[in-house]
Amino acid sequence: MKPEPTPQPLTPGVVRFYSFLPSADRFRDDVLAGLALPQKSIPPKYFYDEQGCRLFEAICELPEYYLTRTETAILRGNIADIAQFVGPDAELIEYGSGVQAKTRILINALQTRLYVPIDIAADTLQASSNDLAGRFPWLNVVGICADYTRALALPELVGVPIRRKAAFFPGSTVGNFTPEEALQFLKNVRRSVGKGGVLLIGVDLKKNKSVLDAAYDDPKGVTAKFNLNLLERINRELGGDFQTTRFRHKAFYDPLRGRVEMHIESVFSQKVRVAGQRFDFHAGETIHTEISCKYSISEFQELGKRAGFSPEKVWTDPEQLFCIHGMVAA
Ligand code: AVJ
Repeated sequence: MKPEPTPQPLTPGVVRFYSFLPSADRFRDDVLAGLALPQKSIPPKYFYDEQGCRLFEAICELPEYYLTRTETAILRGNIADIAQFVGPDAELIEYGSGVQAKTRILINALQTRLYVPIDIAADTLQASSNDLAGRFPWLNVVGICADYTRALALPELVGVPIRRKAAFFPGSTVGNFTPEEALQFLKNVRRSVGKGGVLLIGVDLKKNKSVLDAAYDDPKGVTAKFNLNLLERINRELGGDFQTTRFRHKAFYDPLRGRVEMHIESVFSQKVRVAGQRFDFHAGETIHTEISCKYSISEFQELGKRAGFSPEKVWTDPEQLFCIHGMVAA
């Protein structure tokens, strides 16, 4: 990376973007390596091309997908307490910011002056950040297009007085990491916010298998489309020849491991070519595309402590479907 020039002061209403995006070759390398594994597997971050972002937004509207709606209600219902917990003059750093809908609630309540959304999806990041800056004229927005599953050094920002840093990681996206990866990620966040910084993190709670199975395998087939779009993206960007009708979406909650697993299953024995390489599937063989780990309140607090946070607050809904943890960097 180039040496940082002297940081220029920020201006409200002028959205600044930084791109630390992995090259297109990385997608190719990860897909080719993942399809060569005994258990074929592709990381979930590759779901989010333009079509994938749209399909994820459609998932969030499904009656079975309670996560988004419940988390939004928790935020709204506890916003005064949450704002008090974060305190005034906080820089708000959001991981996986997407369409930034929940963020508006926070920015409004916190009267945030510096917002740093981080997302892998460049177009969604730009469109959402510009839209947000238009809604809050006093707000400085610095969009970071990056893959935050790798350690990430945030640029130095000047011109806005800040008392502490607050990391916001909604959506239970932390569940896409294994617990070991989540620990590593939380340690990185701990370093980014510094001592006294805070973390607001949305975490889906363990629950009845039938509720979770329906949330990840909806009857309208939107989640199936979202999952199978990965094959279409490979066809589009890597010259693959997947016939998506010869594959099917498979998602289920494994109560022993406390996680949902999502796979793409080959319905037939078949061969596929991607970027000039051949891959064989036997009937019933799967590509593992996602895990969504579920944590009890105490399990996640334990993880936070191991990462150097002190768990101080938990906000939840009356049915205990979902929760938001408030933690302070020790
Ligand atoms: C955005 C990663 C939190 O795991 O619940 C939704 C993605 N996958 N339906 C999740 C997703 C299938 C979602 N996260």
